[in-house]
Amino acid sequence: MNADNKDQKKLIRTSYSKDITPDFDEKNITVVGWIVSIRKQGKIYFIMLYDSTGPLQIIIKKGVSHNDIFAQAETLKEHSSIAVQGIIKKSDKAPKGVELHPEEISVLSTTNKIPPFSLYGGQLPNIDKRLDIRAVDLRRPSAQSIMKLRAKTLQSIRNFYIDRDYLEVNTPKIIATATEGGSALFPMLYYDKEAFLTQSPQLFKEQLVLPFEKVFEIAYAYRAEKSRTLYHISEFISVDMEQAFIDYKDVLKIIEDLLLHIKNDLLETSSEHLELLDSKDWTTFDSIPSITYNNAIDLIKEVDSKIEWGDDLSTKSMDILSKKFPHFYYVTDWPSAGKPFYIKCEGDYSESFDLMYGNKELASGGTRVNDKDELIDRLKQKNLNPNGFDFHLRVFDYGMPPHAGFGLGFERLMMTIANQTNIREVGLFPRDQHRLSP
Ligand code: AMO
Repeated sequence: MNADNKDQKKLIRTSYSKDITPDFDEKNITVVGWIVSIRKQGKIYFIMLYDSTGPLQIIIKKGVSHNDIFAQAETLKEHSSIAVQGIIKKSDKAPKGVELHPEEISVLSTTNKIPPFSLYGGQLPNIDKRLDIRAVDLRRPSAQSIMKLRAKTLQSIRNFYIDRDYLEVNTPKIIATATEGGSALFPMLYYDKEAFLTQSPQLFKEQLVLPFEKVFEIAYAYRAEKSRTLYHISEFISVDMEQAFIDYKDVLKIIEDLLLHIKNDLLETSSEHLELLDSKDWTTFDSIPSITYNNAIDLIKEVDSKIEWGDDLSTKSMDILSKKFPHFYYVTDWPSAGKPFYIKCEGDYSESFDLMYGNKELASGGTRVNDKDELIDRLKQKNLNPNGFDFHLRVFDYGMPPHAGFGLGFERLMMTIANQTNIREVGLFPRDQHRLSP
């Protein structure tokens, strides 16, 4: 009957939690999983078991369950892995309308330590304590929902591009030259040379429109960020696309279609996770409004008279804008001076945009410079040496088509989708100035 019984036959799983519905009433099943919580109320034990597909409630009642099982319940510990064979009963009070009444429980592994936080409810400690034993932390139901949404969102993005004939590419992550400003580079030793971890696939994705026209990439990017904030990490997933024969206005439409596609996919497949995280607010959009940088400055000036044309949008400025635009919106046509060398500029203005959600920047992009001489001028304006970009510039001698694209911070998008205020909650093993392990 219990783990100590050497004659006990091995319990083989017959069902996963998600498949067990009230139709299973009176069925004899075996499930395998880990204990997320054990509660004793009078003469009843309530055990919440999880497997990879979600929760199942187990009930052990004195006088109803076998005496051995009731005695065994006393010895079970949270986090232990168990296999349970028993009878499913319909129950209006149970979370999914069903509960399992065990006839046999086999303990597959037990715990040596009580974790410093409860998996189910209770006060959560500071995130750093949880990140120290992240794999255990990821057993919390809300962490499970975040990671399931994350995987579904990646799948949705991939399907969106593949269905529209974009080629998925994988560009080098070890690079020779900075693209997004040298200060945030991680240097590394590449044999006997200095190299860097990539900050963005920018130059490679631009080059790849020459042979492929439409490309996308989902991959890590690295930035040695100076300040520790709630929305910067040192290693993040950059979702990039680049396309020939379009400009930045076309990209705005592509992003709108992409976000609507993700919204529809998640509402269809993952409603229970959105509900658990109380994160339906972001789904209330059918289109994405757009304001120019000039409009944004006028709006901010109404509250903060100190802002001047040409300033970047500070946290305070974005907080002001978010009062008028709490959901997705674009800020377009930024001043040329603040934009990287590869963005197309016309006088003081650039063909560029940021995608925002309230006070957070999620993505940026624009029309690119596709003329070699113009690109060399832009590099010089930015005090960058064109010789260092020879590997890139030489491709522009061979009919580089006009093109445009964008890069989206995947974890920033996931903060929105999963309703989280700290970017570390949406990554499995986040990296920042103070964390390199686990
Ligand atoms: P940008 O530098 O604006 O543009 O980066 C694109 C998006 O990446 C996200 N991001 C980050 N997310 C988490 N932690 C960080 N440290 C971090 N840094 C950036 C943001 C940001 O909007 N090559 C251009 C894109 C393009 O034009 O195609 C680029 O990298 O969400």
